Amino acid sequence: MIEASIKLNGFESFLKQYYQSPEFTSQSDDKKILFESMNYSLFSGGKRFRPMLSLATAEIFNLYAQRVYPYAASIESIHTYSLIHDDLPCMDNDDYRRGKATNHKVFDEDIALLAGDAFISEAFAIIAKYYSHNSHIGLKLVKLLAKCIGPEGMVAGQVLDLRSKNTGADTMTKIHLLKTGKLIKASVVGVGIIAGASVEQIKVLSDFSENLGLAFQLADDIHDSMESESCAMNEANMINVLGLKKVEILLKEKSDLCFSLLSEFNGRATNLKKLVKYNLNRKI
Ligand code: GRG
Repeated sequence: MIEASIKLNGFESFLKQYYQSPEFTSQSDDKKILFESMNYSLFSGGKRFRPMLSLATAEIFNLYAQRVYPYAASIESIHTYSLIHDDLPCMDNDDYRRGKATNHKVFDEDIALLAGDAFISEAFAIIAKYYSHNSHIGLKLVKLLAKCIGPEGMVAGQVLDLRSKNTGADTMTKIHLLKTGKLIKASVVGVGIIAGASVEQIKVLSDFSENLGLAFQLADDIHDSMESESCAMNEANMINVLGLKKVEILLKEKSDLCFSLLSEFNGRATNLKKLVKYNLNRKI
């Protein structure tokens, strides 16, 4: 559990109500396996870090959590797709995720690929369904999310990761910013859009989330290097390039930058600060 003060129960209920509702799951028997595959990965013990970020950002603007649940569900749908596809034989070819068999090991490659695809379209369907009362907001969210996950965002990061082996710190930072950072940015900035934040506030959220995205991946790299003791030399892991000590210093610097950016919100970003702290010390 990350932080007891960021309650996820309401979000989890929303996610279940959406993805396990009879309306969604019982359209026809032949689609049953697709829904099983989607639900298998969506409810397999993820930390829900991005939904927590969205909920913590809502606190800054006094937004009801309920207004953010659909957007957070959309983000978690994209996150789940990215992990399913990242594990595929043509990508990382992983057998396990979160201590369980990967999606394609259980449902085969074809269904896993399609489950990932289905999550992308559902992510945008959720935004259209829940934010179309104000088309201005809905369209802005669609634009933000598409930019963050597409060929200028997460997918670009994945391409760079696949094609650049034994790279230096600059390229690796770029990979992290795109592959991990952009979805984290969407989790935070999107809530600013829902709240009607000012241009200046959106800029602070954007700078904050980019730094947090890097900090998140640095913490991940530290965690991976501890787990596997020797990270594969061709892996996009900053430890291989800078060494553990420097990466720990960098993580602290990025986290401090996050704290100082959040001070712009005059004490209204308590939960975001907790998430920065959690990331700084996390063991998972
Ligand atoms: C089009 C094939 C294709 C791929 C899409 C796969 C992909 C693009 C991008 C990869 C995105 C990716 C796997 C980024 C790594 C980010 C990261 C650190 C993921 C782990 O996040 P956590 O720790 O996971 O939040 P949990 O398990 O807690 O949900």
